[in-house]
Amino acid sequence: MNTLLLSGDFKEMLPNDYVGFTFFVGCMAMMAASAFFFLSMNSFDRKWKTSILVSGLITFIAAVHYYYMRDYWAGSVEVYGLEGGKSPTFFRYVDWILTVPLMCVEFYLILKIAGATKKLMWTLIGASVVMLVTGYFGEAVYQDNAALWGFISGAAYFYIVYLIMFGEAKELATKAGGSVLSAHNMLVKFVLIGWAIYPLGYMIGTADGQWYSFMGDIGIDMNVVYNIGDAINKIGFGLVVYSLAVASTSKDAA
Ligand SMILES: *C/C=C(C)/C=C/C=C(C)/C=C/C1=C(C)CCCC1(C)C
Repeated sequence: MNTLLLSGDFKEMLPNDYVGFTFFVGCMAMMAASAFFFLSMNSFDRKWKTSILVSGLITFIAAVHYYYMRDYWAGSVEVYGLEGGKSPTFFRYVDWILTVPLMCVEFYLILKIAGATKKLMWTLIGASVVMLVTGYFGEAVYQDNAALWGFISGAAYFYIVYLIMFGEAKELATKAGGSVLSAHNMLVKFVLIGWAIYPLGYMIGTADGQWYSFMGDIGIDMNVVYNIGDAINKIGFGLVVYSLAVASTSKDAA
C-alpha cells in the first residue's frame, strides 16, 4: 500500500523546510496574481490591455516554474535531507530569461504613446539577456569565476538602470508626463531596488572561495532571497502597470 506515494511521486514537505515553504507560497502568489491580471484585463481600454496581459504572463510563467522548482527542491530534500536541498538553478534561469525580457517589454508598452521605438525595446531586452546568461555562467557553469561573471552581469544590469533612469526611456517618460511618468518612475525604483535583491542572492549562493565569502555565512538560503525578490518584482511590477491603467481609464471616463 502507498508504495507509489513513497516511491517519489508525492513529496512530503517537512514542517521545518522554510525554503520549500517559500517555493510553495511563491507558486500560490504567482497563480493568484495571474488570475487577478487576466480577469481584470477586459475592463481597460485597448491601449492598456496588452500591458495588463503581459503582467499576467509574467506571473503565470513564474507560477509554472515555481510549481516545478518547488517539486525539485522537495525531491532533493527527500533524498539528501534538509541540509542537502538543491537549487533549481536551471528552472530559475529559464523563468528569468522569459520574464525579465517581458518586463523590458512593459517599459516599451507604457512609453509607446510618447514615441518609444522597437530599438529601445530590443536594447533593453538584449542587455537583460546578457545580464542573465552571464549570471547563469557564474552560478552554474564556471562557479570558480562567479565574481567575474557576476561583474559582467552587473555591468549589463547598470546599463539597463542607466537607460531607464537617465537615458532614452527617461526622456520619453518625461515627455509623456502625468500618470505615465509616475508609473515609469515607480518601475525604475523596482529595477534599482527590487532587482538589486538578486545580486545579493547570487553572492550568498556562490560565495565559496570568492572575495565575498562572508555572504555565504549569513545563514540565509539563496533560494529564499531569490523567491522574495521574484514575489516583490513580478507581482509589484504588474501592480504598478495595473494602477497606471486604472488611473488613466478613470480619467478618460470622468
Ligand atoms: C522575475 C525575475 C527577475 C526580475 C529577475 C531579475 C534578475 C536579476 C536582476 C539578476 C541579476 C544578476 C546580477 C545583476 C549579477 C549576478 C547575477 C544575477 C543574474 C543574479
